[in-house]
Amino acid sequence: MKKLPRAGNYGKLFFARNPRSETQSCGIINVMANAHPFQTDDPRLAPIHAKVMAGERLDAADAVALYRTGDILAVGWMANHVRERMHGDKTYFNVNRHINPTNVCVAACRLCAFGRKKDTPGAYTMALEEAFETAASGYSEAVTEFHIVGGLHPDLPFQYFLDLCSGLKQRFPQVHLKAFTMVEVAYLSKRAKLSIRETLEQLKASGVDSLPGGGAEIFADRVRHIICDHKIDGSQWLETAKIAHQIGLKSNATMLYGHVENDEDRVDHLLKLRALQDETGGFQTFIPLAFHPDNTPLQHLPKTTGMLDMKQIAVGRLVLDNFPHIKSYWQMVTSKMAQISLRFGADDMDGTVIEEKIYHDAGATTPQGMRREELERLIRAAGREPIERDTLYRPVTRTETSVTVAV
Ligand code: V47
Repeated sequence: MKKLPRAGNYGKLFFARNPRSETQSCGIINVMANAHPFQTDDPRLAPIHAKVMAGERLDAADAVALYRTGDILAVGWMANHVRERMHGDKTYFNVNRHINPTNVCVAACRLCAFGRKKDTPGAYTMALEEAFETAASGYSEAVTEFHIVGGLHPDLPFQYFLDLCSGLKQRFPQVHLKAFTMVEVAYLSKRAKLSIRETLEQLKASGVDSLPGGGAEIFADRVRHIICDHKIDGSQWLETAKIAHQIGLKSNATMLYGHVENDEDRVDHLLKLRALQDETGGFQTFIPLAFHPDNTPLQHLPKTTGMLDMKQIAVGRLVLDNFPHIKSYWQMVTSKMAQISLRFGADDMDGTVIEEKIYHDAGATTPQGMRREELERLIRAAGREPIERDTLYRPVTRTETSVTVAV
């Protein structure tokens, strides 16, 4: 493949050729894995590149420099290098279904278009039978995960959530329940007058297998006061995640970007996640979430750009050296950008989803779900190898009549 010159004065800083430069055939297009050498005209990136190549940890100043540089291709090169060192071409996805049992929420976060006050137009709460019917609907293929999140309902008793999980487990014993953000867990513990540990233990006993990464937003108090004033604060989110990990529940972690946060807030967020992961090892995946302003009280803010979306993925991969996976959630950034992100550090695209509500209430224009074949096609067309996984990243094998998880 002929290397095309890029605009600007390159050749000032030029680095060793990557050994993985052979052409690979992926069936749809021919791609070169990191075929071109690292190059940049931003001198701040040279020492970062040296650390990345040596497998050394990046510090706060490095992370800020990655955010500040305009050389997105150099940042992407490094993130892609780390991604390929960890996963080669493997790209994970799952066959999952989202269930949002209620949108009634006491929190009234400015970032959110999904939550409704009780008894206001559009507010809903599923009866348990309705939630079980929803779980079974929408897609003929066997799902391996239910992703369950909802509002902070002021009246629903803790028992509703325990019955929801045990009822789902009874009806769909093979399906993993990835349920309730740290924010929901903290709210349920308050309502049930239980400690966080007791709440998590009861949820686990009722069938919860792991926790999604939502509600983390940005940990910095200054930002939290603007976007989600009534939620638990950053340290409570981290403490709840820590207890979940201690009792054997894996979780994910998110970061909501593209609103009123600055580079330092993002770096602070990433370093706090990395520090907790050093302690517990309980995080599986980091998911940067692009803020969707439509229909929120922050709708005057502009939407995120493609550059920012790719930057978040790449910086996440480079700073979170102890996170096994970086997810590019296609619903958030569109399937086209998610596909590109597979060359900017992401190794996971999330899943079929079937029925997404939270971002669609906030103006997302993506489809609400995607078929497994389409996810595989997108991944192959990026020159990557699609691997269907379960929630714990074990490979899933499908035949006409069965779905098997390698344990
Ligand atoms: O916590 C809410 C975010 C999160 C908006 O763990 C918004 O695998 C953008 O956490 N614009 C919930 N974001 C979703 C979530 C998630 C999604 C996919 C996979 C996983 C996983 C987790 O959505 C909330 C909040 O941070 N959110 N409103 C909005 N207007």
